[in-house]
Amino acid sequence: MSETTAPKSPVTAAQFADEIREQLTYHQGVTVAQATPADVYVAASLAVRRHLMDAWMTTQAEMVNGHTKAVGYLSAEFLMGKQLRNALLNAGLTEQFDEAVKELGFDYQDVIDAEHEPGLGNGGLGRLAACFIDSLASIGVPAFGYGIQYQYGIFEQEFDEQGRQIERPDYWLTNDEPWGHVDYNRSQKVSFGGTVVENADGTKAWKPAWSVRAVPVDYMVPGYKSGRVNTLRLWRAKSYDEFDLLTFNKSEYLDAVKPQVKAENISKILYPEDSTPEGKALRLEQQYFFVSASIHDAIRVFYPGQDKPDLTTFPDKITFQLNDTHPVIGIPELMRVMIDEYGYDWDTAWSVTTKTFNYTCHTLLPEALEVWPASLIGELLPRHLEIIERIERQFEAELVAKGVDAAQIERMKIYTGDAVRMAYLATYGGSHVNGVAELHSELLKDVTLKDFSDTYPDKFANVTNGVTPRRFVKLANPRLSDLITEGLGTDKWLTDLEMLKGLAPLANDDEFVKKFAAVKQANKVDFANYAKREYGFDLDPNTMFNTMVKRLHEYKRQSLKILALIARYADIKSGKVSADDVMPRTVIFGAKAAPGYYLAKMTIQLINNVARVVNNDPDVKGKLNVYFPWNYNVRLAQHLIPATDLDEQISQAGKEASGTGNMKFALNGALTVGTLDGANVEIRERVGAENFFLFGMTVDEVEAQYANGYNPARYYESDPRLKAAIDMVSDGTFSDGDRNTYAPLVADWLTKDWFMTLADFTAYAAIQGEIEALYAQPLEWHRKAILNVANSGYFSSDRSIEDYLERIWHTGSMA
Ligand code: 4GP
Repeated sequence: MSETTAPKSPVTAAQFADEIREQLTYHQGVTVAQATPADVYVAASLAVRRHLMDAWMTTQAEMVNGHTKAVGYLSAEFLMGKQLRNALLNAGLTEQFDEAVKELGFDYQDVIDAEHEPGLGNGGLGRLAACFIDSLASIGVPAFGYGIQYQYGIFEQEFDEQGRQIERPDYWLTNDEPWGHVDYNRSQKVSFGGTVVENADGTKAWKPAWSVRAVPVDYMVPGYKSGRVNTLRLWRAKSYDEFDLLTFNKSEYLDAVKPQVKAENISKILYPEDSTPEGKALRLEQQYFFVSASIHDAIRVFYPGQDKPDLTTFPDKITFQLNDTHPVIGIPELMRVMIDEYGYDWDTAWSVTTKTFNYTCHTLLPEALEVWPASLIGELLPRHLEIIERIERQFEAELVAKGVDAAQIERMKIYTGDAVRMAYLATYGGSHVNGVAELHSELLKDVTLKDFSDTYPDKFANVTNGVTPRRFVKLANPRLSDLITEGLGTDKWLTDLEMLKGLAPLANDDEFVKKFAAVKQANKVDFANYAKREYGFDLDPNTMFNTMVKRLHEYKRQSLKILALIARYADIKSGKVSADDVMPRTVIFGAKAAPGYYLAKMTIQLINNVARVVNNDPDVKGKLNVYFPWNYNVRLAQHLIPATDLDEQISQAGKEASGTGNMKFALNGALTVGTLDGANVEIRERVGAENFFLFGMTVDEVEAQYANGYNPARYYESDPRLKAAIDMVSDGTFSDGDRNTYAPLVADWLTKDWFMTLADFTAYAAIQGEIEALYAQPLEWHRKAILNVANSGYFSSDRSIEDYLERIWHTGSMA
């Protein structure tokens, strides 16, 4: 979108201050003197929304009336991060806000801090969805994000005295929330349970047992300088029967509100524990709830006021991207809507459905590809199960006609009789399937969905992930942004990130390199202050900041990092390495573990206790420090990433689908130590092998190890440093002498170690020498860091969206 359509600088700071005053008075009813920073936050947010309102309405009108197909991004997660600063940036109001708030007598940081971050996602795919809707709006593609407005997002993490993770509910909606507009007049009815009956004419009718009301809560998604504002529509579940008056009047108060509780539970919490049948049912209810509401909503939006819309044109109006398997129940739902609600025949409905949906897979772990028990679908969605059965029959007939052999047909079953494989349903029921990095897409084709790619090769595509440079460079790292703009002589790189290439020659300009180093140093000082304020930590910004932030999972191998760190600690303690020769390092972890994931939680406990021991040991003082700020979230990421010197991307090769943290770090001038996994492969290719610390086994080597019967104990016996580190974990060094605390973790390492931490330990430990040698030459280090920034422009989510437009969605920006 050209700059001509960007909103002109809409107001002066003084005018914006007046607008904030007006909101304080007429919305909140408080004077400036009475107002708290939280009041000012709400008032400023409402003022920004007003600025975006005209563009929002125009975008919606042009989406419906124009000829550009829209994108419906269906996602159970949108991990948005804080809204205010991003909205100000995209509305072109940042400076006015800063001044206005000062004029009103407030500190802008206090106002920003008053916003509670909505944690409506777990991590990777949820944050990706948030980057994608930012890019769609910035490029000017008409789009809806569709998801759930969970009342409780991902848990708030705390650590107890023993360093164990404690999960607390995230009360993100307890304060005034100025961004979401609750639109009761556009709610949808979503039904569950009951039976399917046959009508006299042979058609089927679903007689559901109960229904809930899906109420849309609309969030603006402003594009950066595009003049476009898309919509993120998150559904909230409400009951049609607030309570049962008869029961209430019998004084059975709890029983009286049961229907309300049952309905509202659907949007109560992100990812309810699903180890019980009730938990599984709730997950499926959530999925169907938001997908059904969204499909009906899209029909309402694109065929306004029409009782008999021509749904054969539906795929020309909108394309639905299924973000992982969570929304895949949308495929049988669109079939049902077309056949049962609008009277289309099967073949027409199938043709529309397959043209409407596409599926993105975000994993290679087989356990992460959802499989639903058929009995559960039958109970909650009996008509959908029938449709899935018929899809299966059609699919098998098609495979037979294609000459696929019986064994393969058996392997490819969508509906096994007992279960429904959602990834298979998505692959057959949509036009395209994509992985999220080149290596991942190859492995999807060659391993995970091989039978499907052999049979339907044209369905498969790759779109490498990306991140929005607006939030993760401009907002997170204003100093670097200014330096980039100075170096390039323009700020156009924010919408054309490949322009960063223009920085490459500056890596040879010592003056520029020094400025770049000064930016990093200032960011480190900032982070040290932040960590002191928020966590009480004392970080020394004159040490290397070495960061590992991501979900805690065995395949991501936080264990490898902590074992190498323990080995280093042991070397210094034993005098094998003189403390004077140690390059001072501050290691920073950030990670949440799934509440039911025992070994991951034990790893968190170990890291915290290693931190406690190491940070209190005078022998390593000033040389090695470990910090684990709790409750890693987007806000912490925005502070920490710009301050990082060395980033860890050390998953077992073949397990990380892509990673997006790796891209954020490279764009912010960190060097990466990593394996040949996910998007690391492409990052390394672009930034240059000499500017990336590569170590570890390749996918083929990993496979060979599995094939030969991997034996971790062999590595323990053969590398004395590894042995010393593991022995320290067992001998009570990090558990006040108790030898049992980490016994299950140690036993797993020595006997199973499914993700081969031990096999990669020696290589990982060895590359630390190379890292430290380079870090000892600051100019050389920063030259390489600049080359990382310069060559990471490809990893903009704008580029990812362009790839989706071209390879999958076949649409573009609004004229
Ligand atoms: C994540 C993948 O683990 C990560 O590699 C990828 O970058 C991200 O999706 C976005 O594509 N997967 C998930 C998940 O978040 O829940 O499977």
